[in-house]
Amino acid sequence: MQRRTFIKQTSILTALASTQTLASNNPSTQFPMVISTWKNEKANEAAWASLQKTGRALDAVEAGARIPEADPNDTSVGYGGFPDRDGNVTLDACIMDEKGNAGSVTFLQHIMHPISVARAVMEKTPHVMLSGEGALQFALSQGFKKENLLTDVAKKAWEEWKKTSKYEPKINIERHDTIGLLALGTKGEISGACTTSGLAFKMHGRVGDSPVIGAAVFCDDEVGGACATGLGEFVLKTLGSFLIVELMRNGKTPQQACEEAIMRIVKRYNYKEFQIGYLALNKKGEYGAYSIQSGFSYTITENGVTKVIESKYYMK
Ligand code: SD4
Repeated sequence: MQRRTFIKQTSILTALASTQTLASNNPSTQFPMVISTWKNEKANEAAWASLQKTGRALDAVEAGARIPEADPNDTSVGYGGFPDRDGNVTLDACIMDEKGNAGSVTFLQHIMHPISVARAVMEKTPHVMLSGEGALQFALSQGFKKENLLTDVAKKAWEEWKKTSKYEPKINIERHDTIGLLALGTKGEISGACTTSGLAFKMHGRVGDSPVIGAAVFCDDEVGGACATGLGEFVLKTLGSFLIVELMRNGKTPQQACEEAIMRIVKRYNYKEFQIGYLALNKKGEYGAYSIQSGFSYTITENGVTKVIESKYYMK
């Protein structure tokens, strides 16, 4: 083994060992940890594998997000995502690290891994957000390949939809699995990510909450992080993830913070018609989830064990 590799591996093992000591000294502190929206075991497993390699939460959330992005059977994210009403697959993604750095892409076409482009925006440009053609040009300049993301299945679904062209975003009724992920790394640092193809058959040019820092994802290393899924317009109007992190900063548990963020929507909007789900994770490794309707689930990985949990919800 080369010396450098040995030192690197040893330091990761040491970090893992000290993590475990910390965890056992303080039973309420649990990391590393990965949590993601919906039923996303494979994504969590990839995130967990990444944590074993680099220990870094940022790498973990990116690795996790890349799984549904490349999965043609996932019709809400990346390759295989349902197109807009004109037949274009347009993608939104964002990522945020423990230092408060953030990157995002909106209305990106032809690139399989928008989350990695978002990370490149964060790390290689002075900006936070690139959109559309500019985001595509940037991705190509970074070596990402242009690909056809519209699968035959998605094309057929779109052609079927065109017969009536009825536009009714019904999250949860159609299959929806936009992935939002939060992770605590081996040093206990928080990062988050979100990636989606947005609402099926949306208007051309529509951008949802998923690439908007503070809406779909927010992290603050003093507090923790939050992420969102569902009808993005209402996450945008209430800046849900930022709100949840601020509520946790002011003493709410992750569960209480998610519930209050849902209540802000319930009080002002016709919530019966749509779904929003929030996830939150604080720096102690405590987590919470809440949605408007039943049917929202989330996936958690702790100590290498992954499980899917049904979220609590408002509408009984
Ligand atoms: C959007 N929030 O584009 C996304 C959709 C979603 O599960 O989360 N679906 O509005």
